Amino acid sequence: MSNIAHSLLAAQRLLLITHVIPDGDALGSTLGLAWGLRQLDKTVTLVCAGPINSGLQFLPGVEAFLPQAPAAHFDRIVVLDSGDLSRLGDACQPALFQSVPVINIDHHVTNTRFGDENWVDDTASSVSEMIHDLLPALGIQCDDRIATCLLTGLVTDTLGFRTSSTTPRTLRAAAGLMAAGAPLYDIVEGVFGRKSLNLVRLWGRILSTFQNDAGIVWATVPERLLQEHGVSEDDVKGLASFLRGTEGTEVAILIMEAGGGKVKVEFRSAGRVDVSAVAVSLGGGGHRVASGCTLSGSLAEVEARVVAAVRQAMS
Ligand SMILES: [Mn+2]
Repeated sequence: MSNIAHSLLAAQRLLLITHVIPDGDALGSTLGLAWGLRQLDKTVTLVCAGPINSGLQFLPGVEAFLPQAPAAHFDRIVVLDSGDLSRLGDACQPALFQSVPVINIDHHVTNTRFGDENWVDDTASSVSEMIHDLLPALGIQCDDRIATCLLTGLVTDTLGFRTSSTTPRTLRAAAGLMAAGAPLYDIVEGVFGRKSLNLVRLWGRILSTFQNDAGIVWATVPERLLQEHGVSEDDVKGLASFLRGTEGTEVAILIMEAGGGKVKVEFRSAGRVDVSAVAVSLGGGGHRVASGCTLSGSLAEVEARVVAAVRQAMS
């Protein structure tokens, strides 16, 4: 961590990049670090190639994200919350990444150590928790903007402090962030309290057809169903965690048809089964208890393949 702090302090112009379809931790950790670095009078450019979920537009400074890095000089690239460079989508410009040293800050157990400097802590609940712990080494005062961004990351990646990755360190960080001015209640409401009517109706349709066998619960979502309800596969992902809560479930799988012959798959584990390993074996990645991958094929083919992969992991 001290090497990373040293490297950040030595740089003046920094390019911060996070993954496509960014979640609360991706945006929160990136924005939290950005506000901190600005406090040190550094020039910070923020990039995220994917669309930003409307539920996270409340984050202070979120409008600064660019879809691609501008043609400018950077001393360092900082990649946050991304297990590998493919997660950056179009923001991973080869010429740029070859010419500027990359700092990789992440908590995914599947991280490929793609950076010139790597700070990967898979015991951290979130990258936001890591950034919180880094602030003192950078001499940054945690103000209410930084605190709001980082607490949003903590809350979203721990599903409201409910995941097995939540530790005393997580809760101490959260308490510190609240004390620094982060509105926990507003964040929780903003992040979890906004299911559209259409999304709830879609959940109803999916929940009426889910399957269950030997500790595995799974559901498939045809693209047509998403279109009918005007909901993206990203919006419906939360259902995977809900299914995991079904009594007797070791692993929940949500299998969503994404168009173009692609099928997105989300895995959630109750703890015993390592679903990051399952996702990696299928070309994806993630955490021990929450992971995902994207496969080619029909919905039925992918369903058969991923259920078999989870069965094998459980045996
Ligand atoms: Mn994260």
